[in-house]
Amino acid sequence: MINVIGLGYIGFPTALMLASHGISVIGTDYNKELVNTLQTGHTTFKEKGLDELFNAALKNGIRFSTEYQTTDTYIVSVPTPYDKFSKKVDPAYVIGAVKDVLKICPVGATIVIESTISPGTINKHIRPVIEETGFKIGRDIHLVHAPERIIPGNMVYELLHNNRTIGADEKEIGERVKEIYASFCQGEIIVTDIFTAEMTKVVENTFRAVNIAFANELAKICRHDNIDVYEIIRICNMHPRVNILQPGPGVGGHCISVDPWFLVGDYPSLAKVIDESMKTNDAMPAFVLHRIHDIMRENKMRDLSRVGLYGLTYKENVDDMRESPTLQLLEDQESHLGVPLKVYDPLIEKDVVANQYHNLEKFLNDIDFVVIMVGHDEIKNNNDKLNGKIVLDTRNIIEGLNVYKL
Ligand code: SAJ
Repeated sequence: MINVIGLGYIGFPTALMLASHGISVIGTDYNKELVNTLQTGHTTFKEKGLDELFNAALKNGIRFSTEYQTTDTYIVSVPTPYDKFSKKVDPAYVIGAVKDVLKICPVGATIVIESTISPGTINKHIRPVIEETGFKIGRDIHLVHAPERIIPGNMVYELLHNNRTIGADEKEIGERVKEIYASFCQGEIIVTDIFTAEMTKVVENTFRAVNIAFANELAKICRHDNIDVYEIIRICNMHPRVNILQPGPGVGGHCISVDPWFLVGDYPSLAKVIDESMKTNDAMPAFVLHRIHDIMRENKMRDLSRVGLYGLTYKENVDDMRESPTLQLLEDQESHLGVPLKVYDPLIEKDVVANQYHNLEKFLNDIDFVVIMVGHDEIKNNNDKLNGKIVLDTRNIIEGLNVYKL
């Protein structure tokens, strides 16, 4: 039996995947409300294919509890926030989960850490915790790091198809854990050491952050001379060895906007390109705010209350707002001007900010200038509703008269 600890964006779908492929699973989370919701057969976030997967896992007997279970294998997928000042990972939840596992696990148990951690976290923070309890690593407790790679919006497909990395101290343990993941994962599974596995995870997200920063910088350069960045990127990408990403209003989510900072925090005198890239991405919401003011001036528009932001989530077609560029923009805007802009997102049902709308028509009725911050399908499929409005399309999804770009 596998005890999956932490039933959030990663732990929950992973637990379901294992259970639906015939492995006995109990999911544990200290959040009672969350566990109650799952016990009544409801999910806590939306994802393509998640409900079907949940049903398959329930049929196979998956259970949920607030209690840690006594078993031979644990998968820890608790959050790893980062400290905004030191830029370092905050491993407190992982340490807490490992300590709790150690209280009840039998000798010989394997602890797999799935949470994203900065390179060296297991050496620095996890090994000492295990050794303090008198357990010997490699004899009494086996340690593994199996970082995930799934993308919000396509989690179920990617869990099944992505290649994976397993880092272990001992080859046989690595191979045993590989077998567990191979129960559902059709991709290639590489077994390596723990430090390498930690590093690969952070490097993958850093690669993407740096490349998005490059696209964002190009957008600023092209704006300076009023040339079309998207046309430049399209033409450059016809070169066989060039593949430039898309500029946008900023980088959100809990991965690409966070993980690269771990490298900056841990290697401050070495991670220079990464540091500048992260600053470039973080400055994009402020750049959008400047664009809003320039466009207002150009259109002789003065009333900020007639400006609305479309989209609150960090990217299209997900209901996740973590580190969202819209929230960052609102924060910048309110601290300078005090007038909150109007906001609407079809995927956010709760009221999370001031002046939030829950109906596209009403939202559009109350504004003259729409800033598209997120390219949800809803607006792609209804772009005729924007006729007559001034539009700033930061995602390059809409063509037409009066449509401004980044
Ligand atoms: N973005 C751009 N321009 C682009 C691509 C993305 O501005 O060309 C923005 C998005 O709008 C979003 C942010 O970047 O705000 C990040 O979105 P994303 O879709 O690129 O990635 P995430 O954060 O949803 O998921 C990433 C993935 N990592 C990589 O692609 C290397 C995923 O595979 C990881 O599992 C996930 O991080 C994670 O958990 O680490």
